Amino acid sequence: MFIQGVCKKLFVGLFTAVLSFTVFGGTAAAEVVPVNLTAKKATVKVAQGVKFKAWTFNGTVPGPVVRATEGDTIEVTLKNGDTSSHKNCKKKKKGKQRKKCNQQKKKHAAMWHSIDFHAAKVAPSDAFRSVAPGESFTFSFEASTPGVYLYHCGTGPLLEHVGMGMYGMIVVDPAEGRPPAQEVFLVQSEFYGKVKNGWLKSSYQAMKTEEPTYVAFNGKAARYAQAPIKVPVGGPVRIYFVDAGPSLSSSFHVVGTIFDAYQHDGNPDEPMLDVSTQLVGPGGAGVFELTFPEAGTYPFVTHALRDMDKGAVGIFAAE
Ligand SMILES: [Cu+2]
Repeated sequence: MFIQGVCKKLFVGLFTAVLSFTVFGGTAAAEVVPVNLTAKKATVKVAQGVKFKAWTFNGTVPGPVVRATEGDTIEVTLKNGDTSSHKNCKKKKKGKQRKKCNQQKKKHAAMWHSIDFHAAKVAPSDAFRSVAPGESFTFSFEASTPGVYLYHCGTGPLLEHVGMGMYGMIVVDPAEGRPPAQEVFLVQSEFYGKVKNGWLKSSYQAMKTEEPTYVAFNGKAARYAQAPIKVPVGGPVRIYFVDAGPSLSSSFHVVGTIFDAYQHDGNPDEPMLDVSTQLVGPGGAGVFELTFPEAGTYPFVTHALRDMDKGAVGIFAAE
């Protein structure tokens, strides 16, 4: 995963596996931020030893973090790189063979995709239009409102396109910048289906229930329980958080501390102070600012404990 649209001004952010790095504050004149996203199928890991054939933006789940500054024009080019991976069924095939071939063909057929940015104020019927396989479409919007937002595929069935992995985060920094802090980017989401032979077989029917197989931060169950995120003792840490769903809320909490501030939708103007546990609904987002009082390990979870047990748990290692 990597960041789009940021290298031009504040810093060059190497987007590591832990999605965590330091910002050096600063401001710059508004400019055009090109964002290139390609919708395509890709194999990802959703849990230790479990692979998943996902529908993605740029080959990862979640897609890349897009970053811009208030007042920038975001120029999005969505390329639909989805192509059919199944050859035409030969006319010679008869009966069961032909039926099976047609089922496979349907399963592997290329499909239309689109992109819906929650940071945008535009007519979705135009900007968020579906793009045919092999085609590209470019649209622009002004990053008018600082915050952190979801982006996702908006093509129906929406539940399936989001459930298959088509989502990511956009951060719009206020024109005056944010105070320096170590930054962490977390997208919570669910995966549905049965696990067989090390593969998660996705199920649209299961997506219609509230029974996911995995709930994950940044696309892999317990990713940061296995590889904790290092944070400084006493130093400010800022978590940009999105709940991509598709359907479950997060009750976000860090064990052993209290958030100094929570900004709903990442709006820096009206923070809630001293928050212990915060509800973020599907499609919603927020910014958490916190400090770690002493060295040690601090789990971060959704306090919806059933979902925590399904993988929505990680660890901050304060040192
Ligand atoms: Cu899609």
